[in-house]
Amino acid sequence: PKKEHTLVLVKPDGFRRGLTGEILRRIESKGYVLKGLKIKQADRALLEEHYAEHRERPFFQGLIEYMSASPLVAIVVEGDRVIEGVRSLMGTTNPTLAAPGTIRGDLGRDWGTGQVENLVHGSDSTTSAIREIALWFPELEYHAED
Ligand code: YYY
Ligand code: MG
Repeated sequence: PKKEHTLVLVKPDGFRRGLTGEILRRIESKGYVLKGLKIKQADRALLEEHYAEHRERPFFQGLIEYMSASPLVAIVVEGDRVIEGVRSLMGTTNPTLAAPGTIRGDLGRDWGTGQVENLVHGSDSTTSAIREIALWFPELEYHAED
């Protein structure tokens, strides 16, 4: 079977709070394999491309501000059904409502700022994973479809 890959971001709030190790521990403990990892200060152009599907949403500018405020960690993760698996580990988008046992449910909350800060990103489909890995890791010789 083809190996599946997904893009994970430990978002600026997660990196700032020192939760990178805890988030990676959960991903590695599940048996997934890290294939690429870097700390990066993302610029607006990269983030606007990454979140292109949300360009018309009311939260878009706040989202770009949040994601570009300080460095984040970008990771390529490999494994069978890893796209769905990481989404399951992450929990739902709103950290107050995310189920206990998930990254967002256990480690995230609302902070009264009006901006959803939910620690982690994971690609939501094969199409997204291929696009996002090429965007964040153009130097990798293999991409999500390999
Ligand atoms: O895939 P996921 O990250 O769980 O959520 P999306 O609906 O794709 O939204 C992407 C990103 O946008 C989310 O992680 C936080 C932010 N966001 C927001 O700031 N406010 C919202 N009402 C919804 C999403
Ligand atoms: Mg999404």
